Amino acid sequence: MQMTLRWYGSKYDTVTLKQIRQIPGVTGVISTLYGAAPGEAWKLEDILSLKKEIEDAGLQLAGIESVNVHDAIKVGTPDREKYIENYITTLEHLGQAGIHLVCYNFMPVFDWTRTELARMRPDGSTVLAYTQEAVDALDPEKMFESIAGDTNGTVMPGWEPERMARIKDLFAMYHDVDDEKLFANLKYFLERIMPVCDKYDINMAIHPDDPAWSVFGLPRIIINKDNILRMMKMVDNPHNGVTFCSGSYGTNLENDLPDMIRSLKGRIYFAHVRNLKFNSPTDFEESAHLSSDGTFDMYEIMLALYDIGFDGPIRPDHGRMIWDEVAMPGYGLYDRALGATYLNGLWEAIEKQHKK
Ligand SMILES: [Mn+2]
Repeated sequence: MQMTLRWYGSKYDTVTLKQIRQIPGVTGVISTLYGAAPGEAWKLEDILSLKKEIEDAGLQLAGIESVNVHDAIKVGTPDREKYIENYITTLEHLGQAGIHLVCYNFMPVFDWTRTELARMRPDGSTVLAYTQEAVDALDPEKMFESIAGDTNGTVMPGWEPERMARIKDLFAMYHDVDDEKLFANLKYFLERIMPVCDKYDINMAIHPDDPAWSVFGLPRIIINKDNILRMMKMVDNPHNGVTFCSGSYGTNLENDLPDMIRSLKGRIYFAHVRNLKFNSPTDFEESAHLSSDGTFDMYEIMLALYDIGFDGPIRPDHGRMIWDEVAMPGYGLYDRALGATYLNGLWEAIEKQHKK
């Protein structure tokens, strides 16, 4: 595996490439053209300049997270063709730039949902948190306003104000889209893009829905083992793969994370590894990566990745806000550096144990 950190680009991120380079064992970053709107075709020169900036700092651009999928594709409206063409152009340019990993998601309207961005934990750190009760009590149109005060002045990916301003229209677009229709639209999209992925050897790695259940009555399909295996079979091409995100699949305590990893052998191209602390099945907060600080056994997760021969990029996922850092919630430097170091330590121990 290759240890990486997500980086939002010099215009948007409080963390610098120089700082990332100094985390032991981190050799790459996962990034995106953060200014690009979903549905836009990316220019080759923009990709190359992002790549050059990262390489000049002594790091590798290990993959793209995300190339967002336009809502027209998810809903399956007639104008999806135009957006699929643009997506194919983006993939061609990524392939020409030597990039072989694309993370994306197929979540309607909201990329991810949390009800608090700065819940205080007993040690004084702050974390992202979720309670179903808070979601149930909230008008989806007010979702953005309810968290906007806690973004530390940063633009949260998936929660761009322009996008949130259209939220009523977005909900209307999805009114007759159920799980089956969403599956069918995903299949259509994948079948259209697989030829370009085959040509340039690009692994598409779908990110699970977060949380892994329906919110605000919207359909959600990338939520559990059955559905993800169905998706792998539905378009049975090795370039149709998975981002295994422990913190997203893990929101549903019925998901057995090491078992899911083993069942996806050969199709996991990217891993997000983080821990959650559950206060009840519908109230969780993001904890430190350390097993004992949360609910998951991180050793078992890393062992499962080792067992399937996982060799793609991995990243510590969201971190806590600690040591008075001011950064995008979940994406500060300090706790993610601790997470990377911890995951590297687990991996080294597992590797050495198995080589004996
Ligand atoms: Mn994730």
